[in-house]
Amino acid sequence: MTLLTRRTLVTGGALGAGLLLSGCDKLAQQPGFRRILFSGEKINMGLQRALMDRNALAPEFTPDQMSPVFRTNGNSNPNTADYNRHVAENFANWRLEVGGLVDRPLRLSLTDIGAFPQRAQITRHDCVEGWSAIGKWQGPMLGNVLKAAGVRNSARYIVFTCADLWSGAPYYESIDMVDAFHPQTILAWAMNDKRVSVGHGAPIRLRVERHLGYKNAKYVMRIDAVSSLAGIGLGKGGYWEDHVNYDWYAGI
Ligand SMILES: Nc1nc2c(c(=O)[nH]1)N[C@H]1C(S)=C(S)[C@@H](COP(=O)(O)O)O[C@H]1N2
Ligand SMILES: [Mo]
Repeated sequence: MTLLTRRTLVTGGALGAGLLLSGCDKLAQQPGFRRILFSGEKINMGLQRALMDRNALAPEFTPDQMSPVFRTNGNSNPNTADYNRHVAENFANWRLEVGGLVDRPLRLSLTDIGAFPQRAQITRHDCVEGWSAIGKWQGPMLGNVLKAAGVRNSARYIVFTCADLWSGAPYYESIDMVDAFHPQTILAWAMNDKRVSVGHGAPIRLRVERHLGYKNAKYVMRIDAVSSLAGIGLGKGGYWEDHVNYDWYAGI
């Protein structure tokens, strides 16, 4: 799409996503912002993506479209001593740690997580290996949890550290701030109206609906806001990115 077309869309109010339009339109009215946004060579692809594409919603489905079977993939049980203790205690003493570049580090119980405003969504999970399944997920928007923690402006990525180990190192994943604050990015504790099972990532798993399956980290134990992915794992932002050259950006 050319810049001119985008401009027409924004100023003409014809962009499909109402969510994006309202905020974007207001912003676009400000003279300084318009100068940056529409100044030809100064426009940057990242900014374009952030403003024009990245907040679009993934399709949502109706209950009758839910898959009768939703297979598991990757690890289906972390099976470490710590994790097994949490399972035995029904996760009563489990806490989600939220830290890194935040003003107020948090330790959230499942009750705390359930006390945030909840979002439920029926979406399609697409695995890079070629299978898909439609399921219902519920939990707080990650963005609201990050706001509660007072995430700092210096944060550029959110890193999820999981309970399961691959060759001795925890599975991990990361997303940028656009995806972190996307309305369908939730910390799901419920799947198909039940607590997320061990196979699907108990007690919570990330749902980042505009991305392929491997970005949807199961068994999330820690969330860190960081300014760089260097020094985390092998530095490419996720287990599969580090080890099998999967793309860090797995947008669909
Ligand atoms: N912690 C963790 N998260 C993970 C994986 C994993 O092995 N460990 N596998 C990923 C892959 S490749 C897919 S397709 C989905 C599978 O989710 P499911 O088991 O709920 O179907 O989880 C993703 N998240
Ligand atoms: Mo996958």
